Amino acid sequence: MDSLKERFAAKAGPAAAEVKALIKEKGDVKLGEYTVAQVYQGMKSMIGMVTETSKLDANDGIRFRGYSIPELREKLPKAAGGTEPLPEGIFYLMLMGELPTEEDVHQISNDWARRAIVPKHVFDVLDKLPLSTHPMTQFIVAITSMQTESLFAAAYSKGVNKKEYWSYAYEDSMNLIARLPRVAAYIYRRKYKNGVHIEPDPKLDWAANLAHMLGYDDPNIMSLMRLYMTIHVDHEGGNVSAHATHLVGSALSDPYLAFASGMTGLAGPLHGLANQEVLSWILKLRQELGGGLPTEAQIEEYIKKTLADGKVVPGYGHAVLRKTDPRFSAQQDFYNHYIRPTGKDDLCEIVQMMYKVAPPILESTGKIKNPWPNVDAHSGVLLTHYGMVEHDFYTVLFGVSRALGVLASLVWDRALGHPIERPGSMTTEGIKIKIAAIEAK
Ligand code: CMX
Repeated sequence: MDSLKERFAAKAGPAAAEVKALIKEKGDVKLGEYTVAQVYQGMKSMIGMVTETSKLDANDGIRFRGYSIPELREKLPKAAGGTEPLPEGIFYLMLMGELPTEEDVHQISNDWARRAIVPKHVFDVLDKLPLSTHPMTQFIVAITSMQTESLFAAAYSKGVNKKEYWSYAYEDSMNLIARLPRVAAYIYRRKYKNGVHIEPDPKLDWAANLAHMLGYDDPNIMSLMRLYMTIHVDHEGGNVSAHATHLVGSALSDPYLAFASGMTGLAGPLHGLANQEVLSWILKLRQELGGGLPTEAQIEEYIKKTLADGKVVPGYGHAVLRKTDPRFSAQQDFYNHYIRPTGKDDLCEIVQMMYKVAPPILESTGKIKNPWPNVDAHSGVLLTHYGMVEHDFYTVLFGVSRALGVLASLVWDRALGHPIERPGSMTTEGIKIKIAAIEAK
């Protein structure tokens, strides 16, 4: 066993015993009552699962094991000469519940580089898909085809003791995370760069190596990739990609299958695909105006038209957040620190103008609960700035990062022995009868 795995085992055993005792002793304690609206409208703010890796606050934003994004940008170990955190560090934090040392992060980088060999048949499967296939579909196909490698599935079919599930989930998760950058880069280079692929550089950290294999070796885009891979990792358990991974994993589908289902959810335009939608939406605005920087009045008119056409303004709103997403602010800070001093970028400037113009318009509809930008409002324009203009690829990058959070959670799910997830449902007739009974009292 490697040392991270041994240290995880030493933590997970007592934690599982504690949870078991909690359920036994306090299992009947009521945590809340839920409304008809919550039952019909996506179970918003119902507490219905346990996620150890991160917690989202409507006003404060995301905290990973208690640490905010600004705190982590300061506290997590960085690459030599780099200013942004290494995603290996946030993975360690989510899995172990404590900040990593430089040595911990270095060890994970080496471990992932060692595990990063993608089986050839995965590339063969990708090569059979039409080039026009959306990158997210290719990503999901690749992950599913890699399921042949699942140690969890192999161990289960041999009849492993349930106490050992976490150990195989850990191995699959580490292998999957290690291999995803290669898979993502293969999809990118095949689709947009005539299939000219770039070998990994095992000396680079995980995120920098991803940038390198995609074809971007500028130190600033490597910094952006480290930041991007850090801020997209996790958003507590109820978002579609995390919840789908957790749900499917609860049937003891192995980590490859569980993560693939999470990615099918991330591919939805109300979730991760919003990053590509934002860029398409901004480019369309520019095209309609014949290029250049729009005025605030023109942006206002464009937003109002989007709403009047019955469409969403991508990159704005959130199911939980009620303030500007700190992940948006981190990217805005990156723009101000790395790009703006050397010259304004038109698309990034439009995002800043949108931030001023959009919230009052969205608020004035009276129905949009959060008029503030989310993570997807900013990410695409930064990538475009560095030359990655293929916006239908952006959600794949989100997915590579999201693997770190949802797979760390999946290892904990198996370590804590969470059972199959099976919430109850009601019919509308049943709800009407219940309401009538309550009102008759
Ligand atoms: N533009 C237009 N209308 C919006 C809106 C937006 N940005 N955000 C919410 N609304 C609308 C909803 O569609 C809903 O309309 P109806 O009552 O007509 O159905 C109404 O406002 C109330 O919605 P809400 O309670 O404020 O928001 P939800 O929790 O239902 O949805 C979200 C949250 C993110 C799906 C929604 O804000 C949205 O569609 N935003 C645009 C897409 C986007 O940026 N998604 C990325 C989210 C972050 C991520 O997961 O990556």
